[in-house]
Amino acid sequence: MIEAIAAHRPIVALESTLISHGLPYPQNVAVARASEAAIRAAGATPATVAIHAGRILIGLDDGALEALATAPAGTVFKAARPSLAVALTAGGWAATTVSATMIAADAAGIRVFATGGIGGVHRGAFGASATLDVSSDLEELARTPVAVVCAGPKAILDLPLTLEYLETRGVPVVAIGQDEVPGFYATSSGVPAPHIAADISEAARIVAAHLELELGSGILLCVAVPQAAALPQAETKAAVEHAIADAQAGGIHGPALTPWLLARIAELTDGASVRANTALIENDARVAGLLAVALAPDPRAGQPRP
Ligand code: PSU
Ligand code: MN
Repeated sequence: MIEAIAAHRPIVALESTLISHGLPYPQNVAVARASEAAIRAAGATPATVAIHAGRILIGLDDGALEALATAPAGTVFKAARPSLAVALTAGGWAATTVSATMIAADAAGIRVFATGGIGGVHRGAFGASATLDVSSDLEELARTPVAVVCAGPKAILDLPLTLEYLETRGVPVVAIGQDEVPGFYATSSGVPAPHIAADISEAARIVAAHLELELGSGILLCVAVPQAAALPQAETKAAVEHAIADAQAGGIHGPALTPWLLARIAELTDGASVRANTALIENDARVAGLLAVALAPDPRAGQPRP
């Protein structure tokens, strides 16, 4: 890893909360390995980020991936920007969310990061009896210059408000190869993309230009879930609404809410959401690998390869 960083080889950071909190075993460890393989096949080096015994690890070996994936429920801490110091002090395993992974990637000089879906503005965050539940992922995108590849904000969120928030905070949102924001489990969300790149090479030119401007912010690239694993938009909507109503009835809130909703949607869709989620994560990793290769050697120092 250190050699890859020093040689400015293309590297893609991967987060670990989707392993510990986002997906059941054994699909979680399978998708973690498949994502790393997809990044290698694209010609880049994967760096899965997690926290163990007071240290931020950038690049996990297979044993560490397995340990994170098989840890009993509740024993892995979910580390985001506001909880990073506690995660480091507590010892043991912590998984990094998008915000914590972006912090680690930036500190290591890694410019490209792949995840499944980012956190965002939860439904009910504003308005009557507002929860103010807005993921720290959005603030991180506003302040940390890393390109994040995802399949759209997670379907459990308020997508229009999430896009408004990102626009206000100066984060470009670019859909690759389609004119709607991908709908996470579904290929489309019905919401027009703020910006569109025809393909990965155009996306790489936009990322290079954005990072070269040194605005301080990150950039969000959205790629649709592969068609074969996608859920129909109507099925996604029904399962999400059902799960959110159940969460409200059960008083679930705070950092526990997102993992709880993902697990409930998996039950409601009889596992179809897990198949979509793993397929989109692996696809995001592949696209991020190609993007990192297109950006090499260093988006801050040079132009992307033609
Ligand atoms: N993408 C997935 N599954 C996940 C997540 C993303 O496909 O579990 C995680 C990411 O780590 C993201 C986090 O940062 O969910 C958001 O949590 P919250 O809404 O509590 O900020
Ligand atoms: Mn939250």
